[in-house]
Amino acid sequence: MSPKLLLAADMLPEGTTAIQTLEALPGKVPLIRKTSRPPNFETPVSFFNEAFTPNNAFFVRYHLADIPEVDASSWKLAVGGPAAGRQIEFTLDDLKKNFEQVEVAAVCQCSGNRRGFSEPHVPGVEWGSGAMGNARWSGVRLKDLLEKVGLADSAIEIAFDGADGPVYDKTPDFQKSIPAWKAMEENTLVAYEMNGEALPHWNGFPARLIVPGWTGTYWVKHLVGIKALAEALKVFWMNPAYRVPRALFPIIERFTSQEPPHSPSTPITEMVVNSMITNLTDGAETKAGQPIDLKGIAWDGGYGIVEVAISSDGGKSWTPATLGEDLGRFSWRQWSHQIAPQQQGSVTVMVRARNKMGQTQVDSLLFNGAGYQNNVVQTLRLTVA
Ligand SMILES: Nc1nc2c(c(=O)[nH]1)N[C@H]1C(S)=C(S)[C@@H](COP(=O)(O)O)O[C@H]1N2
Ligand SMILES: [Mo]
Repeated sequence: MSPKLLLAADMLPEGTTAIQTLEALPGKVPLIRKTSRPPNFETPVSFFNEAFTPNNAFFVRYHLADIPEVDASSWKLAVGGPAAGRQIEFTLDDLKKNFEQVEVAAVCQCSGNRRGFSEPHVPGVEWGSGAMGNARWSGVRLKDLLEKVGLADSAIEIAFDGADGPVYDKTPDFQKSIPAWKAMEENTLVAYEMNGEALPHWNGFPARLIVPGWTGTYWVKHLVGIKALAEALKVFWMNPAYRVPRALFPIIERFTSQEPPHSPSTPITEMVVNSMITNLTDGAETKAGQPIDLKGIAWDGGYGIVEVAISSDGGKSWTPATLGEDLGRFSWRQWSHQIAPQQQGSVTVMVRARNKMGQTQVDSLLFNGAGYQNNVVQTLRLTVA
């Protein structure tokens, strides 16, 4: 059988989006357009058959429509803030020449990936399964920059500002913060390369933040400012935006400085364990007695995938799939498995991953008003002729 081009949106509930339009932003292959202003484009699932998502097919997510073309030669990154010893403006050359270059393979996934599958529907970009990608990011450790400006003991959060801004004054500028301890981790980077090339404009040229394991919202693009703070950053994009009910998800890496006393919500942080089939789509056809190769990916917040199990009887029995090469704990893990349905009719195939912490996927949606962290076990029906 020949898998058709998979559009993640194939499986969106009817009425979510009337038409799935493929459209190419400059420098990108055609992606699934969700909104044009600001640009929100998702990656067709067929690209996830590769270990790393090509730069020209990587999804694009923006909150604000005023996105400048940054000139690399005059670009400066100001690092300082009230809880830093001093402020330094770094050029791109400074970053490349004066700091160790490090690389990390990591999944960037929007908190709202699969929001379009929420029942009942919730407001926001109605993403299918393609608001994510896996890449090799390289640049400098954020820690090395912070050590250069001197971090005060009082620093509890590090705040980030990108060059993009609102078109209307009333829309809040996009700013995010992460806990100081997360900022000081070895794998938290200011990256200027993606898969061995300069960052594409739409993915944050000339430099962006990489927060491996945490959802895309913290991965600030077109970075221009980094500030060490002695108090919690109070901006719209930290609260009320990008938060989840406090006890809904099994969060290990909590962001406690953003949890005011009695607050019913907490910032979304690490990605939940998740998996998908990438080489077949719902409704694919096959012949009785003929083996079919299933192929896909599994990922989590950086603890590491230990098992991917497949069911081809609607969830009654499960068999472990073969895991592909371990490309690092923040990368997704490829897997493969073969099934051979014997009887004509339909077969329900399901995939479920488990990580080192023993966390696994849910059978039914952990509903939240923003449609975040959808890791419902994926179910495909194959037609056996
Ligand atoms: N400057 C800036 N950075 C940003 C955003 C934004 O709107 N502006 N969106 C964030 C969100 S919510 C996500 S999911 C990721 C998406 O990264 P990508 O567009 O490279 O795929 O970027 C993050 N960084
Ligand atoms: Mo996002």
